[in-house]
Amino acid sequence: MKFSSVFTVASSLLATVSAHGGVGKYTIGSTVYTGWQPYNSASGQKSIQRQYSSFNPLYTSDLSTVNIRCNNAGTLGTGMSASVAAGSSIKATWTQWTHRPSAVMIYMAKCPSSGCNSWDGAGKVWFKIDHAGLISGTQNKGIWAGDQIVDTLEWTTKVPASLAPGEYLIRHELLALHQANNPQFYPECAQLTVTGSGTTNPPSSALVAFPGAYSASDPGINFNIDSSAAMVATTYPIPGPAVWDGTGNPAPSNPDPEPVPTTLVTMPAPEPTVPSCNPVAKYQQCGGKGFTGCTVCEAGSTCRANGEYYSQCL
Ligand SMILES: [Cu+2]
Repeated sequence: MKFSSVFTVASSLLATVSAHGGVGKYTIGSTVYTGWQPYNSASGQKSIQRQYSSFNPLYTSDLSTVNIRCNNAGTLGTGMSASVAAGSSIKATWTQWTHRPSAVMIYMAKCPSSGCNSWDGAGKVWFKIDHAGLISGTQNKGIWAGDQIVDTLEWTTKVPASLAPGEYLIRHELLALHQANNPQFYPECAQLTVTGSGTTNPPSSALVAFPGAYSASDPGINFNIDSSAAMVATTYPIPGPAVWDGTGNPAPSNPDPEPVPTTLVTMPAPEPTVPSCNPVAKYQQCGGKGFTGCTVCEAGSTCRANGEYYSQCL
């Protein structure tokens, strides 16, 4: 009898957290920062991550609410911030993630000079530093960025090298698309102290607000994975702005090729910054086991591991 009542409690807890997910820790260099643990008692918890109440998703009905910013109850910090140098990597590790397909979107926001801890992230302050959606194949059957998180529970992203030092929030978000016309949003925020010699703040044209950045009618949100269109489409419009290009100018969402000069230029040409190989197009292979081609990605993408033996421009 005793055994069966213990079993009942355990399985109902499992049912609560059996699907869905959230970031459970962050790794910067060799330092691991435990995230907020929503299924532990809030009492005494301190984390660089903002509080949130569960692994449950947010829906399009939440897009107009403050919950979409840093998840439910994610308004304030618990007193910690992680130091990270501009240009270095942050690895997020999800406690669990099961949804294919899903897209990954990562934003930052500069906190006021008083710091992040008592700032709620309101206003047009968020800029995107990374995103990835459909990697290859069709929307319905292809490989999605979130597949890597299903497989490894990890996503590594770089703090822009040009970013000015200061206090920032970082917002990791997964968008699960497995249910037709019922997208699920999973955002969590953490507090960072960015160090380094960067001098750039994103221009206002690169900034969005949460709520406000997404609309239920955005093509990547009003989305049916089972539609006949999704059986053939080989690109996916990731919601939100373009990834900030690291300059004081807005990142173009559809960059045009550089114009080719049609007249002779007599001024001395600037030192060429062109890489010694032809940059690899987004989503194409740029490294991996036995790969001998160019390892430099075209502007707007970076070469990253997608599985053990394969790297792609993402
Ligand atoms: Cu779920």
